[in-house]
Amino acid sequence: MAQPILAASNRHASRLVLACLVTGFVIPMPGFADILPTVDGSVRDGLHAVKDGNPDDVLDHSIVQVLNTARPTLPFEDRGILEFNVSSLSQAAQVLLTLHTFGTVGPFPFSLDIYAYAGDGVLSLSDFNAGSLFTSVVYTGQPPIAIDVTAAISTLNLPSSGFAGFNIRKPLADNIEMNGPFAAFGSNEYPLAATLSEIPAPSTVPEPSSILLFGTAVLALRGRSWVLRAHGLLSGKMR
Ligand SMILES: [Ca+2]
Ligand SMILES: [Ca+2]
Repeated sequence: MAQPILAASNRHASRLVLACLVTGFVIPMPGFADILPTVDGSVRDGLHAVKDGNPDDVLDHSIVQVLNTARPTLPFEDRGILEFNVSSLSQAAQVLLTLHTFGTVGPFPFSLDIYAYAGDGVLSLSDFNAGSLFTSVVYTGQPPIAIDVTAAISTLNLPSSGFAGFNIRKPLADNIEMNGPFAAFGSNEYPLAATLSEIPAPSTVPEPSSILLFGTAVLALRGRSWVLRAHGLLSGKMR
């Protein structure tokens, strides 16, 4: 079960820290590009229709809301939907999905299930029941949540121009007596939107500081040879 990760104030810095924590890798350099959702929002079952597992409304141009109420009157469930075009991802990429909390009400914690599916770049009713469960998150209200989705995307076996879809569900229904619990994540229209981030593998190319140290050592060695030769203590071809 994946664990939510605490936020940091700077977005890029926090992503680097989160990536390190989630993957265990040391990130060699910043600057990798984020992928924003092609579509994001929620799909709803119930409220002013029958809550029966069959979706009734698409909530586009909105937040990515996740809740599930079984209250006696007007019960409903919202599932958060995100679809990303993965054409810019490299094949061997390790990929992080980051969700930024827009608003939430407890009581905390509660569990969120994350489903993955091959999307179509359109937010539609069919996204409500799309996907296979690949992880669950113990949500405690902190922004952001960072989830390693490398295996989930790989399993989808998407075409190069395909869409990775994520369907976020609250599996347990509540009465929502005090307007909670629910989680609402940011979107393109209500930032911060979720992102997919490609995590570069640690580089094997020596860093400039290492090259400088190596060059300094060579110069020092050559300088030492000149001194020894000047004192008649060294023979050979080293110059
Ligand atoms: Ca329905
Ligand atoms: Ca879709």
